[in-house]
Amino acid sequence: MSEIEAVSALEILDSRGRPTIRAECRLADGALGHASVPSGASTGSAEALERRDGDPARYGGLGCLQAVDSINNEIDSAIGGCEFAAQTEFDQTLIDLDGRPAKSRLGANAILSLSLAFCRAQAAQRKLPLYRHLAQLAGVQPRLPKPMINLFSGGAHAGGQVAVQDVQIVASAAASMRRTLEISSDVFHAAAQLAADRYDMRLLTADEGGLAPLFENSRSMLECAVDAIAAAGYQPGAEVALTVDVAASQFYADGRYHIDGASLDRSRMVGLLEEWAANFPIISIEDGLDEADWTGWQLLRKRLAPAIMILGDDLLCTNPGRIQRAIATEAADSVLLKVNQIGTLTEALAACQLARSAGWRVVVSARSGETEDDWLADLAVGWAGDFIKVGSITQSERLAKYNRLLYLEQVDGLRL
Ligand code: 2PG
Ligand code: MG
Repeated sequence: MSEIEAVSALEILDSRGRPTIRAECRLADGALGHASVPSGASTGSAEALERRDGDPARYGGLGCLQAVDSINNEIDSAIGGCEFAAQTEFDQTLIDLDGRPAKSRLGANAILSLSLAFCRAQAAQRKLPLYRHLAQLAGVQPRLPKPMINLFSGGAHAGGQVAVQDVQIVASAAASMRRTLEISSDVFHAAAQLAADRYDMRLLTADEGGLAPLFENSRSMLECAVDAIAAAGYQPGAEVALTVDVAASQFYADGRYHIDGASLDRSRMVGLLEEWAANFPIISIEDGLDEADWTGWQLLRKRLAPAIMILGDDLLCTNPGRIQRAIATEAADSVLLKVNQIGTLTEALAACQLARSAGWRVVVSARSGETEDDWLADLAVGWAGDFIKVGSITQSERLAKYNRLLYLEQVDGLRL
């Protein structure tokens, strides 16, 4: 049993310099857990809702003081002194207290910060590293995930200079986390050199630390990624593969995909993705189609799976109901797991387990607005994610997670 002594929170800033929440949960026996929550830019419309103050006088309306105040007062009064046997009970109490489907009253940002802080407090109470406690919750053997590391950014993460949001690399042949990061760093620096040579780009980076030159079109983004792999001395495909987050909802309007100066219907968009898959060493396509274009997703999966992962982010929003629909209609075969899309660890674990039960792969993902908190690394390891997606190999809010993975490999002896 874990008795809550008190919960509290404060407003802090994320990697975009926007407000977010850091919460603490203190148990009656003195065990303490804390957690800071991230925030997305290209959000799916089925995501749980972040609560923002809407006061234009502070941070353009993005302040989190009301959500923080709810934790310090309403939630603290409601759960202080209460005993919880398990994470599920704790999370359900917050869900009930909120009372709205998208967690819009207290805010998914407030609820998730506490869900995570309670989890860390329970891990501390049990004297377990966070990943081991999370692995016990999930009933799986912990293991290191393979990183998908961002090279190039466009879309909502880079001011829309090109439609596609992220081109990432996976050091598929690397046998360890240490080697994965060495290779990824080599390729990233080769890519930075190419961006300077071809696009006269100073080393400016996008929200997740990806390079964001003024590509002519999406294809040149993919070509540049392959050239960077080769320039770094690796074999594209055999040693380093590509994954793409198309984030197609961002350029879908009036039933058409507006990409690279063209306006494509569903079947031509699928055709474009097929053409990329045939010509580039791509192993995963995320959000290749709009979040409401279920027919397009089915078509894409028929054409490209299982050779290429059909990965749902905005389509699924880490929501068990939407994942169930995608399983039943064969609209995807992998899930991007972002716990702040759903708002509690319990619901995110249900989403993860549902996806696994259908034989899907799980990609545990950060958000474009992150903090230096490293819980995501423990979650990816503890829930045995197949991949982790954190952004580029620069910027400390990203490195906090990679460095934790390096630690878990070298000190705790975990393996890929
Ligand atoms: C995504 C994420 C992370 P955001 O679309 O997969 O890259 O972006 O957090 O902006 O939704
Ligand atoms: Mg995405």
